[in-house]
Amino acid sequence: MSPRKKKDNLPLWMIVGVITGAMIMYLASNDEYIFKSKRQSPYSKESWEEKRKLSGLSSVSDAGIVLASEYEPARNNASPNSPDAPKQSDPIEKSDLPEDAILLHTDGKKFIPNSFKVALGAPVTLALKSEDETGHILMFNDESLRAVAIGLSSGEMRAITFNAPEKAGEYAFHCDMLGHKDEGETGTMIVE
Ligand SMILES: [Cu+2]
Repeated sequence: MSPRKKKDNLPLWMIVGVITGAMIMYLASNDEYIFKSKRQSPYSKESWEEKRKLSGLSSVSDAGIVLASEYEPARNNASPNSPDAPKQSDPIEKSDLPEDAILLHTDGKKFIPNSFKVALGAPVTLALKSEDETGHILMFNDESLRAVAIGLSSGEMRAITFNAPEKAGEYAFHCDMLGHKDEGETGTMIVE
């Protein structure tokens, strides 16, 4: 190995060194790469609870219980809009909904889709958007869910968060605006 050859190799190592240094500096400047190994959900617990408060939805406890107040669970069979009932939101946008929300819309006195599945007892955010020229009132037929209702004007979207029933089965719902149910504005929530 001649000294001359060793000298010739030197610039190559300098280039590798400079590139490596530049990469380290780039990654260090990108704090997301260094400090956040996983991409954060846009709905971290804190940000979603904040969104709930802003949009008027009921809070959910760490154990997944929908709350009427700081200490009291909401009751699905309370009088609609009473202090014990799950709260319907103010008018909201789709971007206000959690990723796992169930979104229905109305179109010509139909719910689309007109069926959805939820897990026993799970906290569910159900949203309804009017995409036609009239208001609608989504209500369940069963008395046990009489507080779970969404009423909206034409063009609005609102939501409600509630705990799904603890009893498996099919729970029918309908639109309570005069004549809408008779024209087929009905649906089914499947609890399993
Ligand atoms: Cu309707």
